[in-house]
This record gives sequence, C-alpha cells and structure tokens, in this order.
Amino acid sequence: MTLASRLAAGEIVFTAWSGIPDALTVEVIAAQNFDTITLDMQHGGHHEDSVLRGIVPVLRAGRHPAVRIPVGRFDMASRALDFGAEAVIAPMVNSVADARLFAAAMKYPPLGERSWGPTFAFPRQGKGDFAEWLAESNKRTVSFAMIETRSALEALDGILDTPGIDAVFVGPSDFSIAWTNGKAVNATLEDMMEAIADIAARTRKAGKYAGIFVVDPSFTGRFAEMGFQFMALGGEQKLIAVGAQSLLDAARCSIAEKTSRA
Ligand code: 3PY
Ligand code: MG
Repeated sequence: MTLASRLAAGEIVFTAWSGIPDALTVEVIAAQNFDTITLDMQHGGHHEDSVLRGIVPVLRAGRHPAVRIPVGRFDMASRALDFGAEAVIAPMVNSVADARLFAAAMKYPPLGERSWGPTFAFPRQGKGDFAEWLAESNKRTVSFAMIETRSALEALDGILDTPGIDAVFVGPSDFSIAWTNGKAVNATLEDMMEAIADIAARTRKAGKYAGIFVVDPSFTGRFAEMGFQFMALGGEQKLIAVGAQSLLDAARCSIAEKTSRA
C-alpha cells in the first residue's frame, strides 16, 4: 500500500516528525509504530544529504517517507521525490502561484514539469519498469500545500483547485500567529479551531486530503472528526522527553508502591 492509497481508503495515518539529520536517528524512529516519517528541512536540521540517506531506514522499516522542504524550495520537492519520498510538504504556500510552482515540481508532464531522473527512488521503491513508474508516479506522490497564514486561507479554494495539489497541511503554530496578528503562538488556540475545521471541510469537499501538525495529542479525536487524516507528532526532542518521562514515572511509581507497602 502506498501513502496515497491509504489516504484514498480513508485511513488516518500518523507521521513522526524528524529534525535530527542522521539516518541512525531516523532508523530508531522508523522502528516505532508510526505509519510515516517526515524529515523536516524547514525548521529541522535535515538537508539534502540527510534526506538522501534518511529515506533508506524509513523504507526498510516499511514506513512511508515524507519530506518537508524549506520555504519556496520547490526544486527540493523534485529532489525529495527522486530520493524516494512519497509525500512532500511545502510550507507557506500562500497563493495560487505558490501552489502552481509546487505542483509543477511534484508531477510529471502533462500535469506538471517534474524532470525525469528517479536515480535513487526507482531502485529503492521501483517495481515494474520505467514506463509503469512514469504512469503511476503522479498518483503515488502526495503534495501537501501548507496552510498557515491569512493569505493562504484567502487563497484556499484556488489552492485546492490547482491540479497536482493533492492535500493541504495545517501549521497551527504559524496559523495562530497569523490569527492573533502576532500576539500569540498557541497551536491549540480555541479561537481558531472553527477556521481549522473549515479548512478540513473545504479540503474534503474538494476531494483532497487534510493533514495537520499535532502539538497536543488529546486533540487528535477532534481533528479526526473535522476530517484530518494525516497527523504529525514529534519531533525527536518531544519523543525522547515523553518516553523518558514515562520510563522514569513507571520506575519511581514501582519504588513508591514498595515503600508504601513496607
Ligand atoms: C506550524 O505549526 O506552523 C508548523 O509549521 C508545524 O510544523
Ligand atoms: Mg509553520
């Protein structure tokens, strides 16, 4: 199953968010139970070389590799696909013009302008032959346009109408900054939840998929109800902190139980 076919089947998938640019770290995360792993080049430390190498452990673990590119680096969207990514997340897609450039980099002609050369992707993922790869690629790859500003919200219908844009991904932290005119950064701001629900509803109505970065996992039920299917959790600092805290809590709790019985 590809990520695209799982989304098409209506599944909710969780992606781990990775910002430490090392294939060994990615290997450890890929061994956990996430459906996909996203390598973050925007705010995370991932770069071309770490993406090229980091996709290997993701595929080896049977997870779907995704990459968030830096702002406006649509050339990197094509490269991420050539390295074997199944999905690319483009931050700050604030206009139809941005969406068109992103879609052009993601899709082979006639839909887009992606240049031929799946140098690493084909041997890593390829089954069949080049003709089949060419015929299937536009359907297999998922392009997520990030909606995280007021201008993106205003342009949403046009972005959703852009051929080659398969999905949107809400960045709730940037969205909260925009929503409060720079007064707050709060990914769970109640005041903006109606707007976020509306983004998901319009996306689903347009026949596309909705994703969101989840800061507080207790929100995933609400997000699923709104229609979000691709939910991001992480990155490493948080995964390690949560894991370490739960180990320590369990260890301290066991000692506390013994001493209270003594
Ligand atoms: C945001 O919340 O702004 C993001 O970009 C999440 O990654
Ligand atoms: Mg953001």
